[in-house]
Amino acid sequence: MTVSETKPNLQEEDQVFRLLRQLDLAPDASQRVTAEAIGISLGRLNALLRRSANAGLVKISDRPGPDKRQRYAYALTPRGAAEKMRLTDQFLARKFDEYDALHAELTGTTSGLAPLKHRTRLVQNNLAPIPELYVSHESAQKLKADAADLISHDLSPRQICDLELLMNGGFNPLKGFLSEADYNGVVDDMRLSDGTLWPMPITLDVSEAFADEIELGQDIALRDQEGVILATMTVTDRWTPNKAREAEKVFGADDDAHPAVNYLHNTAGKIYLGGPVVGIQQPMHYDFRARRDTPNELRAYFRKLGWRKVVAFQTRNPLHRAHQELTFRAAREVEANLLIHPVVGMTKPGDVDHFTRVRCYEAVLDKYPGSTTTMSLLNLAMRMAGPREAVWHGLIRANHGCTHFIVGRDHAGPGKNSAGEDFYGPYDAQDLYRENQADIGCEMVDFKHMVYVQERAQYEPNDEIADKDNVTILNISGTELRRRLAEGLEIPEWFSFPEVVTELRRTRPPRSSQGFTVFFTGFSGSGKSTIANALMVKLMEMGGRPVTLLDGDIVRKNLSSELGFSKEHRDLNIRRIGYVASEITKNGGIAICAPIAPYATTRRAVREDIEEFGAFVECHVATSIEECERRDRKGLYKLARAGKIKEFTGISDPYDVPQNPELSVETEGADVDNCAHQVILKLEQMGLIAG
Ligand code: PPS
Repeated sequence: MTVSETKPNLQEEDQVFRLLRQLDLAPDASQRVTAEAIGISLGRLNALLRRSANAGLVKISDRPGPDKRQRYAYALTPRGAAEKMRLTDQFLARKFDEYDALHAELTGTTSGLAPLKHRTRLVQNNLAPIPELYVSHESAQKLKADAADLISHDLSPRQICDLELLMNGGFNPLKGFLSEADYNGVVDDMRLSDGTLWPMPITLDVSEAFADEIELGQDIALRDQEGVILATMTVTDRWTPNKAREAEKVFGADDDAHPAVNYLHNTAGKIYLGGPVVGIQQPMHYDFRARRDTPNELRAYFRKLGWRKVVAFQTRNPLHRAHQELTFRAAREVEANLLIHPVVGMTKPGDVDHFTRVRCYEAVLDKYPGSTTTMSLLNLAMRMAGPREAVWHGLIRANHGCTHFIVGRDHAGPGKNSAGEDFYGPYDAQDLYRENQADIGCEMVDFKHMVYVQERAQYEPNDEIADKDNVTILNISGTELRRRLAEGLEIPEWFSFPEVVTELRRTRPPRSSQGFTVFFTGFSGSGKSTIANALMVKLMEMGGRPVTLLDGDIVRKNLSSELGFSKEHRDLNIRRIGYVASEITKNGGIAICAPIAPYATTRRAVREDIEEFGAFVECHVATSIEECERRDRKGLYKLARAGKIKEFTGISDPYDVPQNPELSVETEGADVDNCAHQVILKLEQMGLIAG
């Protein structure tokens, strides 16, 4: 093998690399300055520019102005920017090998430093900067202007979170949304196609209609929900994933009770696109800006303070005394500083909102000894994938400059599956982490279950208490805490900090003063509207909170007059009702909804939207289809049987019977007043109205 075969066009590639770099840094410089910066002649520069333009890496346009020698302007294309990043890595890796070889020649041993892509995994390198996917400010302005001609994809909230961490290096070594080969490797073996550990598919899911518009090799613009362009992506791969397989392999079961599996099947688009991303600007955040740090900002902070060892604590819940105790113990144990690193992107539906949590964290931060601990917010979209999620979290923390990571019991657990059992074993996450620790590059500190020992007035790890029979061990579970908050009961000082409790009470007043939604569902003519009207009057009689009725017919007239009864239209109709109800609930009112709402997945989505702000009381008006047809108050069943109304629920369109509604009301043989009273009793029992 000749040298030129092993290193094809090395010089040329080097020159292309220098050219792309120069165009990124100073796109408006004259050709003479650019040629000088690269160290080549003007003639050579022209040849390189032409070749790069033909390869789609550089865009040539007319430059208006008097200078005849400067007739053209040059700028990086999105593909050129991605190529620049690839060549940067390659260039650094080569220099690295050269250094290694020189080291060996001079000392007789290699330097012991790994190739570039593994370098950031090494603990001793946790403070060096890591690669980001952003181009320079000047190139970003040009790419942004050019992107007006590109097809745009409007990113979902989850994709925005993923993109932010791709661009700022939080998902290093990923350079974009996964290609099909990388996706298959990640799903099957938690490895990218080059063997690098990566447990979570980071994919750009889109609709079939959007995917059909795209040619492979095309650049697309990635925009946030206000239309601001955040990045471009060169689409190298497009495929239809086997979602059931992804669910089984990544989340352990193809069961919609898992929030990420539910998202995969019911929210994510059918097609995945993959390809390198070029970062133009980070997503805008207006809240807690001073507390948001990129991996490189955190690394710089640790460098500045001389924090060589840092243990990270991941959380999606408010911190109480037990957490403070265990995190501080973890830091002491490994003689490290502590980073409280809460997730503020997307967590489990129903979690305490991040605004409240961050105010709580700020209060707890004061309880740590000065300058031992800091807090930074992570805009991650969690998947609740237990063991795989723990490994993923470790990699992300390594990228953020941490050397240690706390993994607890049931880390990132998704709750129960549809058979009522846990998805993962309580220590599966720790086991998988331990197996992969060397590749993660962030050592695990396993979480001790801390309990309060009353006689000694202190927290201790449960498994280290030798005199268990002689002491009183106290603990309050998450469920019990929620109950106490909901019912306005006392939360003892040994459990939490007064500042945290005050904050939680401000956001979560007792249930009897919170907003809530009663959501009736059932066949046409089942009696939903009648019971809903009676309930409304009873609640208005009680007073205290405004009551709004969103009856099926009223909504179809005022909000959804253009919609019919296809699945798509029904879903849209119910999502609109859900949206209005969630706003009412958020603002402390009572929303009573009474649509047919025939599909379980849509009802679940509405439940998730509303439960962010208050209770969702699903009430199945369980009148049988035979009885509804017998009543046929509006004469619609007759028309449906005669085929004059198409897609009629229960006759020619499906109805998913609610599996676990809060209440099921039988109307046959019961009067309206009694049915409405059953709902009132349920509301009382749930603490939503005072008894
Ligand atoms: S959905 O499925 O939840 O969007 O339906 P909804 O908004 O509650 O509207 C149901 C009312 O529309 C009338 N109607 C039909 N219902 C079911 N299927 C078909 N194809 C249909 N066409 C018209 C019917 O009167 C329903 O009223 P209610 O109050 O439920 O009897």
